[in-house]
Amino acid sequence: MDVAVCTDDQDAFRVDVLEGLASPQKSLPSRWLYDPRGCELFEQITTLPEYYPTRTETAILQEHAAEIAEFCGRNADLFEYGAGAGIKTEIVVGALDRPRSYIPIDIAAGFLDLTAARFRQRFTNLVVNPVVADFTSEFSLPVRALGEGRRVAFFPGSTIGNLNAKGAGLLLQRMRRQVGAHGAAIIGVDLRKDLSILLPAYDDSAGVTAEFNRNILVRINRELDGQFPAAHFRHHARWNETECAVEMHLESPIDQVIAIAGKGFAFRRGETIHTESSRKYEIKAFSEFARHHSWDTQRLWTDAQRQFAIFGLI
Ligand code: AVJ
Repeated sequence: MDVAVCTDDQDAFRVDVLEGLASPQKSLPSRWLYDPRGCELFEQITTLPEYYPTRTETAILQEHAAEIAEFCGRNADLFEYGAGAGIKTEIVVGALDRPRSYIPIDIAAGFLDLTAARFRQRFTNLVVNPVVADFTSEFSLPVRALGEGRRVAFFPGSTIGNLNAKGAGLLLQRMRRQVGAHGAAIIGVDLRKDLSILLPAYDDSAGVTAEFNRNILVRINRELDGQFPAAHFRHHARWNETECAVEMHLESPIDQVIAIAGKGFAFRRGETIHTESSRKYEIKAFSEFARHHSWDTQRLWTDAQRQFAIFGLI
């Protein structure tokens, strides 16, 4: 995407970085991992042998496409939260019975246009209405008279796992408001499993995840005039039992003071910056969580090893 970062975003980035690095446990919001280089690295992650979520979810969607389509019903309006390239969505839309519209929602306008164009070309009767918005904050959707079909919120990729309980709850409630009382939601959720599988998925042997993680320091250097010796920060993936999440951290190898935007930030040797949490749910726990935020689990699609689950909520 060759669109300049808008100044609002730059300000928000600076505020998040200066605040996050001033707190006792240094941290950075994970959304800043996804600049163009970060998106490219994440695409590479999805093809790694250790990173099971993408291929597992894709296989579940393919295997159960007909049932998922039946769950959505005829003439559905599909809203996708954080659409990106919309690869998985093509599987769903391809199986739907005369879908009425597809509304991809994403902050990356350039990506969104490409996705919209591809869908218009492949599904000629589908109304494609992209919306540039950050789905973690309030936003409005194009108002359109209700069709005969259901409105369905589609949120694959286990992106819900990157939100904390408050953020995930707010999003589930926003989805309910946006699809209405008779709407539905299809949510991809990564399940809790053995650490021997979970940790390598976030610390691959080729070092792609490490580069993805360090890229946030490279971004700070470039956009906020930072002086991070990025290559010297060590990537760690660790399990947080209380949060039921895999966390990514970046560890300073030495005591040092690092300048960012003209301010100095002291790091002790071994001190870390927490850059992302990827929550893993038990099926029952997610179902109860959804219930608490106005959704009933009507269907559940999963793989034979129960690594990943797709919830059909009404
Ligand atoms: C795209 C956010 C779902 O948490 O598994 C992959 C991001 N981070 N490897 C995930 C990610 C490190 C991914 N999500």
